[in-house]
Amino acid sequence: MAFPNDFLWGGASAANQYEGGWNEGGRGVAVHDLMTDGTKDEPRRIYCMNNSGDEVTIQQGECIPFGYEGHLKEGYYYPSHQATDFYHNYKEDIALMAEMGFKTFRLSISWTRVFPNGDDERPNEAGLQFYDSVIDELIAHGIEPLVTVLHFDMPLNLASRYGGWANRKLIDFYLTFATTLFERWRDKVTYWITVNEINVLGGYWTLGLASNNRKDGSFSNQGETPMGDAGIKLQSIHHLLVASARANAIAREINPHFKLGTMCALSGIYPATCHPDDVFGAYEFRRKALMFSDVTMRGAYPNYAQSIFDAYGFELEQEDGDEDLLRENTSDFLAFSYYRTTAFDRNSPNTTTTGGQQASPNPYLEKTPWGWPIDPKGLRFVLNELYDRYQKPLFVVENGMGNVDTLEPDGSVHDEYRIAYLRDHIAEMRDAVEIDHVDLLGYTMWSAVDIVSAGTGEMKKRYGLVYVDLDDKGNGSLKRYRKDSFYWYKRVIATNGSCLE
Ligand code: BGP
Repeated sequence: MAFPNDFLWGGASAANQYEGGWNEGGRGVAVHDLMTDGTKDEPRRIYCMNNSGDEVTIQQGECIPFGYEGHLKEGYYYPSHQATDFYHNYKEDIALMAEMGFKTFRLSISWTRVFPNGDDERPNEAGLQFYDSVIDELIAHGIEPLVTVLHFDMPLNLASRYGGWANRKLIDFYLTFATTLFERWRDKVTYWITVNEINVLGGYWTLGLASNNRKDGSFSNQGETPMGDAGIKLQSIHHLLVASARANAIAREINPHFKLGTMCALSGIYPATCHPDDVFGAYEFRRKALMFSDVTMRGAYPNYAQSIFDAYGFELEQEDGDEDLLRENTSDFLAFSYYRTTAFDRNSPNTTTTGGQQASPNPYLEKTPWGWPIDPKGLRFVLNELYDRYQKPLFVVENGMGNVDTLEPDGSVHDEYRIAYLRDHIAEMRDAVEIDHVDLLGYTMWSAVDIVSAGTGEMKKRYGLVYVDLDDKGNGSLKRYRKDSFYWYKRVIATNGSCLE
């Protein structure tokens, strides 16, 4: 049998896309609550205003201008407010997961539900109680909770008052948050992920950054030279890496049996041709992403990090003790998301700072309606690449297909394209385990139940095995329907991955 008997089959989600209940139970406002919906071609936006009432908009991933603050604007739709309402439907949703035989469910904790302002002295008890109920419900159904502490979540107050993750103070606020969770669910949660997709975070949305932040988180005045967006981002991610390492140390004190992971976006990169500049270019580009898992899995910035920093004219600022912390508190497993592969073409170099994806054509691959190349073999490649490099257990915590689904009059949804996508990826994953002997802890496909797309804010870019009746503007009954993929995945889990038909 290919998959071990304790293989963790399940599904994944993120609070900002799934939970809703944005102003209930004492929850505070997060930056993502200010992000409008968008489409494949129209980016999501945040409206921001300065003290004099001047308004600008920024797009996802961009930094906010100095002195501005994001705000809600009438007449716009904000998908995170209701999302697909896990907040009020968690019992039904967990029952559906149990019906599919889920061994695990990956959820993230909304920072502002637990610490409404991010810098509060005490947590919001109502927020913690909500998650108590969710975790107890999972356990009652024999489902192991897999908890992401931070998934694209930035308390608005921490962005406005402190300048977001450019400011080292955020490390302490994060640790207060993480410690509260570790202590609260010390005996209930074993698997933790400290930060989601640490390598692709950036801008105001996920890091709370202004374009002229100084490294200490204060803002530079006009005339001074700011660090530049790439520099602020790299320095902020350094703070997150230190926060994650310190969280590992604290967690191990609280319960030495915890299994601690960090999570990176590691969809694969190929050279577009065998031209040596494409091959080396792809290799260098891949390192922009692997640099971060090198830190969390090996405990230090790799030698080549300096050349990445040099390319941006960036000088990393470390405090005494940072290097020791990173070295002594590496993660137990590497969790990663895998959706597609990208081809690196020397003639149109991919310029993202930290190895994130940009669509480049690959003539050998079909694409999803959102233009994401479908590459199951790439998953086997990446599993091997990562296991060769780190020799520590891996966990595929996101993999799935965003597609338009049709709800039939009889309540069925025939999503054979999703079944094909998942089946082909699981088959390659099985080969990686069975033939290549990669140590893989589990697979949480994206997503158990339909949720809002992070990238476009659309509802119609659906990933779930369970359909939620909701449209792009938030109209619908929120009623849940089992898709054909629901019954298919149930069989996959029941046979521990040996039957994929
Ligand atoms: C990952 C994120 C998820 C998720 C997924 C799919 O990067 O961790 O939160 O949303 O991508 O992306 P999208 O929702 O943009 O289709």
